[in-house]
Amino acid sequence: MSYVNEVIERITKENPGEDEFHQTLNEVYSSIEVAVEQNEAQYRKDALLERLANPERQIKFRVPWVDDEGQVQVNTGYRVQFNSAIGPYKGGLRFHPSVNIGIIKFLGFEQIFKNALTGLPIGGGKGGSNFDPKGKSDREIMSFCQSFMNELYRHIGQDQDVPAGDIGVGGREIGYLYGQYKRITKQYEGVLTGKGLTFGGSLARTEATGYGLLYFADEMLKANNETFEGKTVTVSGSGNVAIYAIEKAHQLGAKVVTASDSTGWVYDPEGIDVALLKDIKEVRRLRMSDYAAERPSAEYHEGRGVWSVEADIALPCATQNEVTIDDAKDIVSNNYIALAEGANMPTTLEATKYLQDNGILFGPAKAANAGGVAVSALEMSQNSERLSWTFEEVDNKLHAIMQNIFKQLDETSKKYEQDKDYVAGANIAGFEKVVDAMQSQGIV
Ligand code: NDP
Ligand code: 2IT
Repeated sequence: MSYVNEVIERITKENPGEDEFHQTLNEVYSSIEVAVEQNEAQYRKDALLERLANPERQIKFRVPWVDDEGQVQVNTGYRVQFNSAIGPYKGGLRFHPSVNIGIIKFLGFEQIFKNALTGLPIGGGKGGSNFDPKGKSDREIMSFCQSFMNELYRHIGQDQDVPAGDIGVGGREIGYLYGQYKRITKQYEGVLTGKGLTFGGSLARTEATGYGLLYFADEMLKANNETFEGKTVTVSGSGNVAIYAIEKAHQLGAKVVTASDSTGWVYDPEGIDVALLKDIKEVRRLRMSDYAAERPSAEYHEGRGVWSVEADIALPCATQNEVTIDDAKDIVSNNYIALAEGANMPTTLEATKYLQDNGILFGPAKAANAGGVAVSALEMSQNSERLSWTFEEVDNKLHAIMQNIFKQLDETSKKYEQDKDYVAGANIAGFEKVVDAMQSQGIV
């Protein structure tokens, strides 16, 4: 059995029940096999793939808090500090009822390679809780965030581990988490990113993941003699990533005709009204059904269905495994030209293969959505030098980073004779950088 397959088998067996982590391990390790083969004896001797697949540290803790009825609630908190070979652990916090150790490990593992591709000095980590922020009052959110930080603070720091947002964690939650960290530690430091602009946040961090996704996809299209101009785009999700992906797609001359949440989706043939969407989601915290009620051109559908809409480019921006093999078949039969992943691992392994085999340009998450964490790293730089850069400065840097990420994927896929396989390009390019750093630092 090849070294890669041996390790996939062993790690899967040693970590039962962690389905999403097994999925990403399979995807990444299978696609780097061509690169591993060139140094297989050395890597095997160094147990390199085993070390890479085992987090440096996993922290699990109790988060008790009091709800508005005076009832004590208990959730579970996690922080997985996966790999610090190239910098302090960096990655978001997810608050969603589906969170478990397998989800956090999948996200943390992906983050290692994503962060390497940005070219910035950040290692990989991820955390979160099975807390469900939906329907909670502001006071309940604050109470939860403070309790979560009462434990997390002892494991993080501006030079150790710097969390940020993810599903269910946006500006409001980062604010409460930051306030509590400062209160406990007396430190006014860049320990979290995605902060408010009045207390150390970076301009363009809110927009960064969505904008970066479009900058990346634009490069991918251009390299294949296409552009966004005049194209129809389908987007899933209606959170931070989706909103700014839609905004930038419109700025690039495309029309986005869908958005969704976990209860339903909207088809809006006139193009999604971004100002209304922001007001509904960011200010009033309502649902897509409310968007449809206030937008005469929009049709609302219960359940899933975004990918059944005819369009040119698909941008899944909601959650993992939301593009299934059936969706992939729709995407192919509807003659799409490209799919770029805004969410983390939104496409199943089977669907990814089907799309690639049928000539759809496929931009993998760890490259396509790296703009968020890249601007987080720029926020860390600004915090360290106690300065803040203009929106244009940050946005220009983001654009250049995304162009460079696409270039790395393109060159790496060609180097390994897998031209246009950007999944292989991203995994191998990220792997090579992390492995170089790990090997230089000895057996740690
Ligand atoms: P938000 O919480 O802002 O929005 C999440 C969106 O996805 C909501 O519309 C939500 O609908 C929908 N969604 C969440 N879970 C599910 C589910 N199980 N089924 C269907 N829809 C679901 O999160 P973000 O926009 O920040 O994150 C979206 C994706 O992008 C995630 O995969 C995240 O890991 C990834 N990402 C985020 C980055 C960031 O900077 N924020 C950076 C890189 C990647 P509902 O409101 O009904 O739950
Ligand atoms: O998945 C991701 O890259 C994020 N949720 C952003 C992480 C960060 O540290 O900004």
